[in-house]
Amino acid sequence: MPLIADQIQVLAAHLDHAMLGARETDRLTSTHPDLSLEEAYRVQDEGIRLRLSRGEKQIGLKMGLTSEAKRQQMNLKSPVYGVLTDRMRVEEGSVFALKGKIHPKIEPEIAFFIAREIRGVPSLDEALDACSGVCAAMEILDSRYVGFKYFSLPDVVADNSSSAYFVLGRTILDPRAADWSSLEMVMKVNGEKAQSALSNSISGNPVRSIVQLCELLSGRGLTLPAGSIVLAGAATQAVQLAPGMEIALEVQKLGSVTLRCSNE
Ligand code: OOG
Ligand code: MG
Repeated sequence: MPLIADQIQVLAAHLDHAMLGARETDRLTSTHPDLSLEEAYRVQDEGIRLRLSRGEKQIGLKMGLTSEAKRQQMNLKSPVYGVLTDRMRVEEGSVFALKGKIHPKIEPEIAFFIAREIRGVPSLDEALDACSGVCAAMEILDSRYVGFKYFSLPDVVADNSSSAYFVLGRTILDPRAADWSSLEMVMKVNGEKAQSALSNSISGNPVRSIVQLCELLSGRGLTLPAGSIVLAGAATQAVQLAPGMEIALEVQKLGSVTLRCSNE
């Protein structure tokens, strides 16, 4: 049975409380097994509306499950999107407090700055034309679901596609400055290589993630707003964060992005 607007609000408020209280919760499909993808995006919309009503600003969108490594890690099959707000942005090189988080993980990404609104589904070239810059990035995921695993596509979408925080590298290159599909990406933990991949692991070419995002948005009657930051999705599996960990992502041409986890 389709969910009515009130039920969408109840589910969104439930996930919102879990986030604010840093508590794990059962996946929504354990009580709503028929939750559709379309309803899940409405739960996501409502969760974002709650955050915006507390003063947060939408500053971008994230694509998820755009690499085979991630789809295998999470046992899910197709790309999804989520929303980024200003409060999710963490400064490059800063200390990240693990306190108040549920079970955060970090993953290596590439980000695009969208200068012009994209309506409909662009070609790769049109997507790049709408960009003003490209940088290295890391996303910190923090699923609200118990154990951070075995959820379904509607569960992850309702949970804003697990997005919690993100950090952008300081080097921002012109969108035409490189071939974004052939960059080496190495994520180190305490100086040791933990994950590595070529950037073509992301949708064959991270620029294609923008196209896929536009497909998902236009399927819902939405456009990609000018001024958005777009995370293209992780190139590799995510790594669980632990106290004292130092994470450094090095991306060919785009330089490095670092973060240190606090001791508590
Ligand atoms: C879903 C979000 C995946 C990515 O970059 O692939 C994602 C999850 O892994 O919980 O953000
Ligand atoms: Mg991600």
